[in-house]
Amino acid sequence: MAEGALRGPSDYSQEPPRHPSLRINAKEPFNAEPPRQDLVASYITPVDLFFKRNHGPIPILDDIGSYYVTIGGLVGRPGRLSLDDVRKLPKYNVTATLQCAGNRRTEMSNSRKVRGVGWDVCALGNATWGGAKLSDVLQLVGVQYHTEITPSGGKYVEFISVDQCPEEKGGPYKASIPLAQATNPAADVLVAYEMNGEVLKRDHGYPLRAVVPGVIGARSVKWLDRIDIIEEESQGFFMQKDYKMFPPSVDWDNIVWSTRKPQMDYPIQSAICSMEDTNVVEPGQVTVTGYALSGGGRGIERVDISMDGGKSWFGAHRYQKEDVPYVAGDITSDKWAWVLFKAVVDVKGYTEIVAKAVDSSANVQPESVDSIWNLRGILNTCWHRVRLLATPNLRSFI
Ligand SMILES: Nc1nc2c(c(=O)[nH]1)N[C@H]1C(S)=C(S)[C@@H](COP(=O)(O)O)O[C@H]1N2
Ligand SMILES: [Mo]
Repeated sequence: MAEGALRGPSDYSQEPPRHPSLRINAKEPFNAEPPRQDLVASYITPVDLFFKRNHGPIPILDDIGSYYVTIGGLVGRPGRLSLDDVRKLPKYNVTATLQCAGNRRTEMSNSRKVRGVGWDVCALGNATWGGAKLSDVLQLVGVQYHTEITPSGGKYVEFISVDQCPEEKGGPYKASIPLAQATNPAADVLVAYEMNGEVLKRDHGYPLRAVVPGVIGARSVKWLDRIDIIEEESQGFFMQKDYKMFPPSVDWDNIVWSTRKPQMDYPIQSAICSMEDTNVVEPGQVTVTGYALSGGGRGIERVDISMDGGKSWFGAHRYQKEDVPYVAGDITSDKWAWVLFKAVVDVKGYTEIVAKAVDSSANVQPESVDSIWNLRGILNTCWHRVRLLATPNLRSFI
């Protein structure tokens, strides 16, 4: 497919300013996550603390008068849309959690080395995305709702960006999703121009990005240049040579990328964020807070907490909005968003606190990281453990 005229910078001399409390995992390209406690301080993640995951320098598309998204490929009426054209379509606000498939990679790497940027447990964030539905955008080029295949054989929608990624030999980031998902209004796939009620920031895809709820962050392409209807899944590096889940037996000397499909939905996940992995505290009450989420719009049925390393369990309080009880599948809940959890526990001596979540299809996080180890270190969703040493008279101890 032809690529558009727009190009992002080829070096890192024009990066946007960033919040000083972000934990930087890689500088160039910029990859950073917020501190654990900040992440769960609010249901909606503030934009400046939202994790940033990039594969190249951040594009500058300030000249909005010359910015268009070209829509083409296997459609009857290809066209191009300005930001204003997209804004004229009905606007939707969808609260959805974006999670990088590499979230919790560092922990997986500690078990057995993996390749990729190290992430703690905060490579995700929950935002209210404002924009047009992709299903409405595609209607403008003659593709109706609930289309699985176009008359000319189109089955996927490819998003193409303007950034220059080394993995693409300086070409742009690309990813695709099935046409059936793109044309299903209920899948809430957005061509977004707002994040938490503000114009999208450069770091997050200004002026337009895709937001694909319930799916690994890698498919929510930022800085859109083209949207193409294509026959097969995108042949881009990040669809074919990355973001695939291999079994623990596959290593760099025996990997055959084509044997696995690109990862789409993310699995059930949770992590404790009120503490680091090891903590020294005063004996007494400790509040355990964290997040739980599942892909594909599945709700969170339970979050189980253990105080004895996983032998016995009790349920944590779950919530999205403070005053609305959270019930998975309830119309008042945000189906694409995480659920925060809270439990107040008593600690003395040495305690290992464990969290595991269960989604509305009864999928449960796996116990061990070794059972899901994979060479790229994606989708680490094992039970999250934190250790506490509760020591009296901490002040004199230190
Ligand atoms: N154009 C472009 N889109 C992209 C990426 C990228 O590097 N370039 N990274 C992807 C990945 S892997 C993730 S996890 C999310 C991160 O979105 P954020 O930086 O807004 O948090 O964007 C996705 N979209
Ligand atoms: Mo990602």
